[in-house]
Amino acid sequence: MADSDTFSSAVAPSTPNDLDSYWMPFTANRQFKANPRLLVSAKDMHFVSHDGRSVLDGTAGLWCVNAGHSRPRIVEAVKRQVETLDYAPGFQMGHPLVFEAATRVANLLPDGLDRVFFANSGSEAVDTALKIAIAYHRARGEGTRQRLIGRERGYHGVGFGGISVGGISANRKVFGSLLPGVDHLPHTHAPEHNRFTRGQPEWGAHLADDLERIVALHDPSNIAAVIVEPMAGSTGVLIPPKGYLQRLREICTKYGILLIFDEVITGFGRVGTPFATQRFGVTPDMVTFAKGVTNGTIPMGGVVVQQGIYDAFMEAAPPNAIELFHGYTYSGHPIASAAAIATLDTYAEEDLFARSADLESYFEEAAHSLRDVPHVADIRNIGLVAGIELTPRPGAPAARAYDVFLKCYEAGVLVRSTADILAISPPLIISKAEIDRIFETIATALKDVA
Ligand code: PXG
Ligand code: PLP
Repeated sequence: MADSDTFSSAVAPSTPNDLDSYWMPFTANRQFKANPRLLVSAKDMHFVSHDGRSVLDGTAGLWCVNAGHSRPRIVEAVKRQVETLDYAPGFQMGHPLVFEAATRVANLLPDGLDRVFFANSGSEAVDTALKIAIAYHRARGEGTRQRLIGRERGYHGVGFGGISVGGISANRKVFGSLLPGVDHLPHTHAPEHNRFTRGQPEWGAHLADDLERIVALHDPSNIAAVIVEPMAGSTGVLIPPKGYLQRLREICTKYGILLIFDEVITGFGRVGTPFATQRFGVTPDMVTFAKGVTNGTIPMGGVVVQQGIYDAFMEAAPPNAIELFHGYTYSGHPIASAAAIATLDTYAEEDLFARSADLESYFEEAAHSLRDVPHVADIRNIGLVAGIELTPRPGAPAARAYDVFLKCYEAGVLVRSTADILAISPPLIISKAEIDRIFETIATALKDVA
């Protein structure tokens, strides 16, 4: 290919010549490549597809574009930054924006959660949090606390740490023996009790008490941390039962176990508050974040820790020693930092977290209007998230939801399917008419599919 062709295809991709080289993540590669769906541009609530169609974004990309696409402030900040300081080493050196980004993220969390470590994705954020948990106990002279407790149906990314504490069989089963010393709490999905609940279900707080069983089995002196998503996103929008997270907090506090909330999806307004910790009124010891921190524009993730955790590291190491032997080449990347600051400015200027809360009841009504539509087994919602669980097609799990995803895409609406659950999580700038369009399109698709 001539240089000019390479250049033009890099800046204005239309149809690539060849789909073979790229091994796609979490995708049925052969199925996709036989019938590709490419997105070539995006603005606000819409993508444009390679065949020139406008597609309403019902999923904020992959739960990350909370302010909508290609927002001017963020675009400008990234352009300016790439021209000013493209990269700066993050070890033993700094640049101003990363300090500002850390302060701005910490300001969105309750007092006490105010030291921020940067990574580049949710998976790295989770790995970082698990490592900090184990090293923290050691720094305090409790080095036997090494066990990590996750939860069934949890998703914590795809690093070895994340899949070990995660609870999705397909993400674990072919990857060997994973991390040692991990236990899992039971998941909280109980449609037999909680079907068609709006917001938090009544039934299930006692499921947190299983932590007492695990503590009794191993002794608290061997347990470092519990990690959960306050609302489980990837495995189908599982909303915590009333009192459940409070119970987990109490048990962790009682035994000196760190509680980590993985807020990679729930952070940045998704559930109507800055983070889910405020929505549910439970404060963890660490919060992982990613996705919405830069509105999906530039990869970034991180962990916010309680000041006391940071202080333990500072106190344990000699004054001139590195306190934590951990970090990524791109931790606090200048362009990601600029994107994060501009993103948080956009959220604040447009009051998007409050907008998410204001739209919740309208969104809830629209979601639950699908209750009597064919194949619908359950609907659950909180903030601007809805999960619509379908009865599986006999002998073909996940096929029906995938067909609905395809039909919606053909009709110009992007939804997400995971097993037989549809997940809807639009940008927080969505209008009421666009909310209607998403659920009407899903209803039509459901009536159409076998
Ligand atoms: N923790 C949680 C709670 C997540 O939801 C990760 C960690 C990993 O983040 P990275 O940036 O490494 O992907 C996630 C990611 C889906 C979907 O459709 C969800 C995620 C990613 C892609 C798709 O449910 N969550
Ligand atoms: N592999 C090699 C050979 C490296 O040199 C490095 C970083 O220097 C890494 C992996 C880790 O890369 P990153 O810091 O981007 O996670």
